[in-house]
Amino acid sequence: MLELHHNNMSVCSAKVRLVLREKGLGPVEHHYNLRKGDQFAPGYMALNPMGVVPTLVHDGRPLIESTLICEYLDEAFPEPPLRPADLVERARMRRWASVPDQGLHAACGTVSNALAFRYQFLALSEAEREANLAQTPDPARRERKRLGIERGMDWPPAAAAVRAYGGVLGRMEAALAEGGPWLAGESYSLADSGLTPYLVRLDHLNLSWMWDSRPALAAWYDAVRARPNFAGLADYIEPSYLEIMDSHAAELRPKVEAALAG
Ligand SMILES: N[C@@H](CCC(=O)N[C@@H](CS)C(=O)NCC(=O)O)C(=O)O
Repeated sequence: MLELHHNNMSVCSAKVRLVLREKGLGPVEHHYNLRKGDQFAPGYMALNPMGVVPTLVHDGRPLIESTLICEYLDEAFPEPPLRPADLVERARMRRWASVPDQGLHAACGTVSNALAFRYQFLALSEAEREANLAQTPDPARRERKRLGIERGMDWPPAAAAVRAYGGVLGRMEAALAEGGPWLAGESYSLADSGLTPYLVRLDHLNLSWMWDSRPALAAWYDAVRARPNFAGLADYIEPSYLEIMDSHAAELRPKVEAALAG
């Protein structure tokens, strides 16, 4: 039996759901409210000591880290394959699939918070916000959250995160223009499913103009959304999150442009 502990709007959870859909697998789902701090409940932290989603439990055995979960799923359920047969393409797939773990995921969290999610916390009373922050066990992670909420795009790491995101988009454009149609080459792979939620997040933040001048990336984004497995992301979108991601986009665009130029 497969069980997925996840959150509807979490990029890492969407990454795993895209692979599950591609394989035609329907796990038992356990949804976590990350704003309420469900991820820090002791029972869940026994499965995932970092207190983050997703966690996949296969026949009672927990697996954490979304990139590793996706590769595990491809090994455990080989059809259709999401690791290219060609070994050079397979190495490329692994390189792209590791991009979120090498900084993109952190950048995505910082950018999402600076442009949208901080407003969910700013709407709370100070006491509620403090109580919420106090749930994050790791002091460094808690402090980063606090600074991001308080300073938004005026916090220097937020501008750096926007630039890091821009750098990844530039590299994706170059790779796709040179050797597409998919990131690793000829076949749709874990590289494509792994990066899809990060582009969707930018789109939801009204930042799809970041690929206006990147035609190969724009074509790739259309292609990944046209696949049936995209339902693994689209079916879980929460309208209240879209609203918050929309609400400050126009006013913050000059700060995003300045960060990219900086
Ligand atoms: N490297 C981890 C990152 C997981 C992660 O950061 N998950 C986010 C949602 S996308 C989370 O649970 N955040 C809750 C929090 O930071 O409190 C993975 O890929 O599984």
